[in-house]
Amino acid sequence: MKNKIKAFLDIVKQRNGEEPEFLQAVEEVAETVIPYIVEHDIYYGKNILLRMVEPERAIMFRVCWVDDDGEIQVNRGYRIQMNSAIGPYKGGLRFHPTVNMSILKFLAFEQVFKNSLTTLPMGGGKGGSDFDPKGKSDNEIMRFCHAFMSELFRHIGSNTDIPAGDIGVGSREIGFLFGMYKKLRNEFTGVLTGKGISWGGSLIRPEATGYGNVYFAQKMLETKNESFKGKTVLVSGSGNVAQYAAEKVLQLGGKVLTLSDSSGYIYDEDGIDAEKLAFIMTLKNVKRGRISEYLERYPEAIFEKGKTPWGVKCDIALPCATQNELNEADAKLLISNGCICVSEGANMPSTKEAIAIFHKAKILFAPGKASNAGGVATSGLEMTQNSLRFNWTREEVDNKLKEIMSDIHKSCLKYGTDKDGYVDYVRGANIAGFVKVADAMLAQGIV
Ligand code: NDP
Ligand code: 2IT
Repeated sequence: MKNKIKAFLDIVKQRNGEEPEFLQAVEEVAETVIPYIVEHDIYYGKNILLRMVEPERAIMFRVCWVDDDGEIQVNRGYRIQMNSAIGPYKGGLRFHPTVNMSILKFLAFEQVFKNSLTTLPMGGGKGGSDFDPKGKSDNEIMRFCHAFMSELFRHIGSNTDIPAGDIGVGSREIGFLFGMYKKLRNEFTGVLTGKGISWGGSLIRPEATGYGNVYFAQKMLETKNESFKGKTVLVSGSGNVAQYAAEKVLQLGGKVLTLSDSSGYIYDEDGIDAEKLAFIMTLKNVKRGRISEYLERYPEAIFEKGKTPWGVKCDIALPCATQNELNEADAKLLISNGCICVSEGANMPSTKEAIAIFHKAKILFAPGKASNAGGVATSGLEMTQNSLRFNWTREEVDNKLKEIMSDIHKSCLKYGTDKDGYVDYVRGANIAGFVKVADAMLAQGIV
């Protein structure tokens, strides 16, 4: 088996040698899915995984715009259309200076499996730009978004490819992107998700990724007769996913000790309660400030510059910032401090070595493609509402989200339960996600 996996990975490395994040994501899937393929004749010998690691299409384009000083700026735009076997391409847009082919291909590849797990008919894609939104005025953001969409519009559509938000792309950016798409196409369609409520958005979409992650962790905890009540929780990040993960933890009676951004983390021993979280939401979403400014209002808290929060003693950890933010040493610290559950809100926040530590310690560990799927699932619900030209209530969408997270949890149990009863959610999510897409690809022939 090891040789088969190595032979496959050698081909992928030869073709994508300069793409470490993409290789990392493929390796994790290959190690869990190839043994399953080998045991199942319908998939064996058909190069099905080799077909899945090759994007159906990868678009790269120039984005020129003028900043507030009148200088001409040049960025790169991308859209990776990874797999459309079970539905139109679907996945977010990331605006961050680290964006490149490797990052977007890893995210698009993960998205294929994640979208398959949601039970909804969505293929996988991802896009974005190396544009850095930090320090830009609203007008600069608008000009950039308009310039970006002036090329992207010809590659997307409500039945072809439906982008949404990700790091650096929130409701403000989706508004500007939608405005330009509508102008160029002269049509009002559900071509983007994460839209504002008055122009086609869905209730609960802003909350969905963070809430969904906590619903998934709740399902994992239930298997051990545990809950969030009275538990101490570390959250990293302080953006969309982190904020609503923290909000749901509080609603379920947990105590949130940390939040972070790329400059460091804050630790509030007394807990970040609802009032403090509201302060952070205004700080991050309206003032677009830094997490360290929390101390100006709550001086009893601690700010650890340049560090991640994983050394703080906790029961549960929710990494909600970015890829590879939790390494082997962090995982060891979490375990030695008594952590019982890690549920990923971000995409691939734990390194391969960190995951191995969690599995060895047999704690509850959920990979992002299962536990953060609530965001894209609710995007799927937004698409349904757009097609119906109808809006569901907050409660209706939240109930559907809960049901979807519970179904994803069941799929993980189905394919990930070991002989001793331990659940390997990584294997469970990868195989469950794979089966649906592979069956569709086989049915559609070699295309
Ligand atoms: P936001 O842009 O709203 O927030 C990102 C947060 O992560 C910020 O606090 C940011 O800090 C921090 N961050 C970004 N890059 C780094 C870095 N290199 N090191 C440390 N911190 C960093 O994005 P989201 O909350 O939407 O996304 C967070 C994660 O969740 C990403 O992995 C994303 O792919 C994933 N995700 C998002 C979904 C969604 O619906 N939005 C759905 C599923 C997954 P700073 O401000 O300093 O950059
Ligand atoms: O990583 C993700 O799942 C997202 N950024 C959300 C994608 C979406 O289409 O809602």
